[in-house]
Amino acid sequence: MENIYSHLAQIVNPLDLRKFTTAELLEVAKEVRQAILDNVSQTGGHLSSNLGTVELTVALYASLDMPPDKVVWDTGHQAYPHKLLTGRLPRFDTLRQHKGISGFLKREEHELDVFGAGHAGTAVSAALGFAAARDQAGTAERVVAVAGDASICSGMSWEALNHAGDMQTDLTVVLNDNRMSIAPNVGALTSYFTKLRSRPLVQDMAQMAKRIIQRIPGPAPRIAAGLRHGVTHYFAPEDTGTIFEEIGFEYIGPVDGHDLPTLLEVFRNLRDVKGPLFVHAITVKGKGYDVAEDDSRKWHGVSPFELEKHELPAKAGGVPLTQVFGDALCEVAADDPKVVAITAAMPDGTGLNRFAKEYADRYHDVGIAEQHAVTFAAGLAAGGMKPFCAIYSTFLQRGFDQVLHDVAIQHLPVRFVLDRAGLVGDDGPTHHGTFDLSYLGLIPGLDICAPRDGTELAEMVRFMATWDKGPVAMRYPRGTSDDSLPESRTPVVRGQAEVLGIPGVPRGDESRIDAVVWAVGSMVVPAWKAACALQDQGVHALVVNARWVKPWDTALLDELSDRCNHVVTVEENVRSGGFGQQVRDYIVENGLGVRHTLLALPDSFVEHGPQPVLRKSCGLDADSIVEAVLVGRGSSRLA
Ligand SMILES: Cc1ncc(C[n+]2csc(CCOP(=O)(O)OP(=O)(O)O)c2C)c(N)n1
Repeated sequence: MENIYSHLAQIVNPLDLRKFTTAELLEVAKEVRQAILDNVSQTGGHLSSNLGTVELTVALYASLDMPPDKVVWDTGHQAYPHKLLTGRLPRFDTLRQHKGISGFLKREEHELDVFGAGHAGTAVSAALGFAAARDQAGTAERVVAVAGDASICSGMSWEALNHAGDMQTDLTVVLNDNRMSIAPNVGALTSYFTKLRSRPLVQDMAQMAKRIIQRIPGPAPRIAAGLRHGVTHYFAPEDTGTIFEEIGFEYIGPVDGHDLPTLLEVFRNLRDVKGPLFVHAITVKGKGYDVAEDDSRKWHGVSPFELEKHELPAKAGGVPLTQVFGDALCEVAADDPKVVAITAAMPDGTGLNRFAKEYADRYHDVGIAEQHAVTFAAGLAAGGMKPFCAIYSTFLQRGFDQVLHDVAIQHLPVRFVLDRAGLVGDDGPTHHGTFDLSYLGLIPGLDICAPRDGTELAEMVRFMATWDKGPVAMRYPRGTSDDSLPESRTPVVRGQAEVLGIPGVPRGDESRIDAVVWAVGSMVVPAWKAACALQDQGVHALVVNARWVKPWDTALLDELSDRCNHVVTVEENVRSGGFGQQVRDYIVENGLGVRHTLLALPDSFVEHGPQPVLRKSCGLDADSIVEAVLVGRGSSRLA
């Protein structure tokens, strides 16, 4: 059979691109795009961003000497072409599969994944670090950062641009401008990029050549001639300087990010240009797959799909918890004009898209700016509003000091809503939300709750809307509502847990309790399943839905510890600083004399894979809970 990737298959590292003509590089680009489509349609993954970086990556890599040159990718979700051009075609069908290659950049995975990523806004900082290290070592490799138009708007990117413009070392920043974040990009800088995009490609060559020649070492006339016929028409005339020029970069652009021959010419011409360069490439997210071009938002991150059908499969059953949150927030907003919602570039992911439509004047997408989102919410709260700041657990890590310093110290009633708390699955360690109970739990005066299912999540949203004595955070997992728990409901009261009981034993008749399983949020369903399995073996496990991690229900533990000698706590958070450690401290400090088994995530970064597989491998499934109860059963009370 003919190898449909005949050029790509010859590439082990980017230096191999050197042997190809421009016509052959066009073939390479075609094959890279096809390999992405063929594989992502099988594995799922980030589709539209990667289709948009194909020509950019081929041209850049064909122009560099890599290694030792270095390219640092921002976020890493658009680096599949990079993976394919660094010899990972044979393993590309394992993309995002358990034990397969990661969907992001990862230093352990490949030597040319020079800097790991997953969170946005890191590339320019890291690349500048590489450049400074190079300067210290006295070597001469080129360093390039590639960032999207949304990622480059993040505060950290601007901190780095500010520093780079001042340092004046050799660094190329490539802006991959497709006008999209996951949703349409927002903000004044985005409007500014639109203005830059409308500039003509050909500029005043002679004037620009003079400026650029000064930056070039070696025999100027030869290079000047090259510049006159090559790169100079990409530079803006001096009198219409861009913001990047004002802060010390040379601005080159706009360049068509799918015009491979032109990109090659630009990147090759820039190889010897000194100082900080800013290359503005215009790309199309989803390029080459019509439906993804038409709706890149829908095709940003996809599950497996049939390539020929050009449509995504219907989502599996169950109501996504994000939608439950979004609907509940719309309900409280209908009754309370002070309710406002904030997202940091994730209107779909956080479930706020309905709110955005219905309450546009009370909705703020601040872009990839979690730190600003938190302090902005603090300002809103101080100004008398009721802000719901919806940020994934993993991305709120960015705003830790803002939560502590701007919100908690001032007791401001900001409502944090953390989606994707716990193991998220295929995105892996950069995205698992497994630290929030620890990093939020250590902040004085910040309440934390975790619903067991969608119904309780909605009730907690209603509770949060009325709670104005201080900040509160609700964390919930990625996925749909599992409504398999007993339907008895008690109202959500701050600091009080809910006793679900022993399966098969009427509430109030629990005369014999062999173990208490005290579960947090996503772990309540597995705890109940475990209790059902234990009941079949004649073991009475009483399930408690923690609801609150801070303040938690110590009175209930006091009471239960008189009736039972084994407590199992289970949470989808790292052990260190999590719920179980609070319980353990309490048991020890108050001499409750019960045995405590603490089930939580290990002190390590959990790899990517399907959520159920990861939970099982970390001992956070029903079987593991059964085992924990059985092992602890019959053991003597600890004094
Ligand atoms: C700190 C942080 N916040 C939010 C996200 C979620 N996120 C992943 S990709 C993305 C959009 C990135 O847009 P852009 O940088 O323009 O790249 P594109 O996908 O358009 O190529 C967002 C918001 C993230 N990865 N990191």
